[in-house]
Amino acid sequence: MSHTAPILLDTARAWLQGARRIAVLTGSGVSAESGVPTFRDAQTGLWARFRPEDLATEAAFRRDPRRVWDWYAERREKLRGVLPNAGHQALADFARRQPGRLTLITQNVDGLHQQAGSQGVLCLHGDITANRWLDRPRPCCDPAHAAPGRPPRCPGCGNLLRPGVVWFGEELPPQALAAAQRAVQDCDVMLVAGTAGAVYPAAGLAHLARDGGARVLLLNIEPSELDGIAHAVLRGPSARLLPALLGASEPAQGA
Ligand code: BJW
Repeated sequence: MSHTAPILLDTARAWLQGARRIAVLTGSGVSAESGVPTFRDAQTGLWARFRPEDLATEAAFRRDPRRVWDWYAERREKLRGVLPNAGHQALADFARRQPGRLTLITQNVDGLHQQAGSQGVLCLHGDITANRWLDRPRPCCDPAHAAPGRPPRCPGCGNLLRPGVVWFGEELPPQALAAAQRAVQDCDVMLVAGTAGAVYPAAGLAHLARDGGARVLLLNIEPSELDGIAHAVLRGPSARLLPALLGASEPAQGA
């Protein structure tokens, strides 16, 4: 892994300090140091063992609801006891110190930003701890009275509960997406952290920010699909670099 040149870190800090508004887009890499697997990392990513189309689509769930339900149940179980890391904390602390300057947009479904104390997080891909009905709920569909099962079902009509996440081919929550689009169009600096930048429309937010005149700053341990549109790239782990970028004190030399 290459290390960020101190001058670039200082420059990036100066951009952030001088920005009137900052938009931040996070991806699964930001939670990696909390022990949450990413999706596309070759050895440890979730897609290293599973094909997305077998698990993260509505068609997959309809084809084999138990398999998909169990995969999410396993991930939910592993999230128990997982804690936010210094990167989540740095974002929450910055927003607390400087209210109204930072909009946090996340593709993550793990709730770790909220657990760190970030408020008003724009969650583009849902919440892994939530459930919703697979088909349009009828009056008999009451989640509190779902019949237990893998997945639970409505005892009246058989409708299935599914994880409250956004699968491929599904619409993102329109209000969160619209708010995210406004935030990136209105920011001076967009910080994109820990995402491969491969999934749209989330990755498109970085293009939108750039087109709107913002500086785009990427933070990742590896090259990403958005490197080409960034004004600057910081190489390194987010749990170290986010505090160095957003912390109240000066970063350590050589960070
Ligand atoms: C570190 C680190 C450390 C590691 N520090 N860094 C335009 C072009 C082409 C295709 C499309 C397009 N627009 C839409 C599409 C289709 C599709 C799509 O994007 N396909 C692509 C694969 C090509 N998009 C959709 O289908 C979306 N819906 C949609 O467009 O709907 C249209 C519609 C409109 C109206 C009505 C109906 C439909 C939905 C996308 C949903 C994505 N869902 C998932 C699963 C969520 C549930 C779950 O958790 O199971 O979201 S997929 C998965 O990818 C998950 C993530 O949020 C998302 C992004 O992944 P992320 O975070 O980037 O993770 P990785 O693993 O890819 O990258 C990790 C990065 O971290 C790496 O770069 C590492 O180097 C780095 N890293 N450790 C810093 N410590």
